[in-house]
Amino acid sequence: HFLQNVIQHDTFKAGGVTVNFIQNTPSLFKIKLPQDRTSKVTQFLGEVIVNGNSDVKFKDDNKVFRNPKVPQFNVKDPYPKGTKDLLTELGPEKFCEWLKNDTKIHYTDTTMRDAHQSLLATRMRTFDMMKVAESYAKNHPNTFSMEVWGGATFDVCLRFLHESPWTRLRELRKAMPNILFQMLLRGSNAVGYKAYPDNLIEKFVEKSWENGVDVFRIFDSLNWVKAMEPSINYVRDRTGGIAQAAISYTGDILDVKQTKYNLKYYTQLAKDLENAGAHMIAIKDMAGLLKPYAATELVTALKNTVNLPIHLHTHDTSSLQSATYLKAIEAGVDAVDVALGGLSGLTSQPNFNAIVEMMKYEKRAHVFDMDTLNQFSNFWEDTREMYYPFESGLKAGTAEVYKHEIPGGQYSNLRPQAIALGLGDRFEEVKKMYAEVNLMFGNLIKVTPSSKVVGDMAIFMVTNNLKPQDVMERGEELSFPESVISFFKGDLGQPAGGFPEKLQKIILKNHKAYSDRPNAHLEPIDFDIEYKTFKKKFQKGFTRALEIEDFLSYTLYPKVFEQAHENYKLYGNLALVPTKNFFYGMKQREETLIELEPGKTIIVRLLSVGIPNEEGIRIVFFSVNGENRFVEVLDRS
Ligand code: 3PY
Ligand code: ZN
Repeated sequence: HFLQNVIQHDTFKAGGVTVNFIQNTPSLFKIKLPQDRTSKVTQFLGEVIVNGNSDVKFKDDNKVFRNPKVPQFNVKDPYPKGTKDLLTELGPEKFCEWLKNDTKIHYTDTTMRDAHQSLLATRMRTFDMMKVAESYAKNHPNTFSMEVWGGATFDVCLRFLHESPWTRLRELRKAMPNILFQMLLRGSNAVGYKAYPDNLIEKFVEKSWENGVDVFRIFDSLNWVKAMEPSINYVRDRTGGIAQAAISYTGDILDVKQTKYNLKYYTQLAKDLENAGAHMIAIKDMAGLLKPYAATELVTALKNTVNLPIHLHTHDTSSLQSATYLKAIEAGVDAVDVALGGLSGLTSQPNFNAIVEMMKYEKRAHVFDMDTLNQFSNFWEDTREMYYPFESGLKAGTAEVYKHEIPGGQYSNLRPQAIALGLGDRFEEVKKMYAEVNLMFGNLIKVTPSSKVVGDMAIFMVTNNLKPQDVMERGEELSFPESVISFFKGDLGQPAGGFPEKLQKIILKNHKAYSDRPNAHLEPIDFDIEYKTFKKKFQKGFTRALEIEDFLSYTLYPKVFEQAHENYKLYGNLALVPTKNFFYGMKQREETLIELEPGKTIIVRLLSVGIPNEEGIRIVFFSVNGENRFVEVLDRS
């Protein structure tokens, strides 16, 4: 804009430029915000080229990326019928009857949600998902469901990827209309880390269904049925989808010394969830603790207790979980969660491709074309390379997970969190402390957000060199993490067996605890008034009409939404930028294609990056569709 300001200035046009022209004309330095889509996107590229993407903590300039190949499909072919069509035809009850009576084992593909949440800190972008969505739906319509939404993806999508999670859902839905879409719903915490008003959860469920979700996997981070009941009811009353209620598994039912979470505890929980109206039961083994022989016991017992299909979810952190699936399948489990090979294993789900091979020629086999299934695995293996800064660093399966019980989805975050706090060399201690905190807190179900509370306390104790005994003896003088205080107040609900009383007193100091549902303490949202106020505040300068879905994003994550909104005004829709350029910018003479809308693609080539002027501004020159363009970027180094 500086150069444009010079060229367009009347004095310049009149040829009256003197040596002092620039110094005497401050208006030349007024940088206008980019207006059109091309300017916005090149402004963003310029930013990343000069300053890097702030989310990328280290960059390997010598890294060579392979070009991920999309398995072939015919654009003109209609979509083959899949489970989504069957749900529409049968409705949830009859659909679940069909599932229960079908002898084939069914597969949920978690690649687009839990797999990358657990391996790549949830950073997978819509751009890469959309590349293969249609091809997958046409090649493998017999997949039971695609887990594509919820859990941490909502927050990360807005916060780090500068995308709207709703747009992701809609676009995927359009590209995959035939297979059930599944989401992970944290019950009364929705897709957040705290309780939200009930009518917000209700609206969120309703809009999730309208935008494409069919299967709602509902859990509570303390297995508190009271907290899951409202969500089960919202799915039943406000949608035509499936309310799949989860029992979150912890400990080891085969260990007779572990009396808190034993077989009886889980079967009773499943019965309570069936009575609460669940259409299906999920065993949510978030840390991968369900060992093969325990799976035989648990699945058999659940099959004998409830009259609903059973869906098993695990993480392969120990590397033992294919054996767990084998045993669960033998015991009659109806569906299992798997991830395409390239994004499977370790803290992610077991390998889809290998499990299908394992079942080949067996009574419960479900036939998939292995050549294309393997090509999809390869696509993700190549795509994964572009996310290298977000890898967790875990290289091999670890039996340590049976000691610390850290959920797969948390593991890939806890390590960077520890490194960021200067505890990189003390991660062993953090893991050990996690286990000790769990015992101090009364042996909890640990899954988002209760797992975050345990993680926060472990990090707090390692940072301050505290042992459990120190907390008990010197607790009065310690300022505990906010999440820990809030947990002991009852903000996440009530744990089985209650809170350890002595510790609760130490942590709460003068705060008062309560024992009813946290959501009961929250003011309902006045949708009429608050949505109007929201639109008034945010519509100005925004190029598309704000919708109720945006309001939901804002209500769940106000600060994150505001930041994402500012970003959108500045740079436009960043979901269109290829991943390599989004994270690492462009190299000199590199060319990239950006599809601004279907049929409108621009070819951007980086020509050069200027040296900073006195204000530290660099000029980045591009050629866009053969025409020269430049943007000005403040070098913040
Ligand atoms: C989430 O809540 O995001 C989880 O994946 C829990 O396992
Ligand atoms: Zn999981």
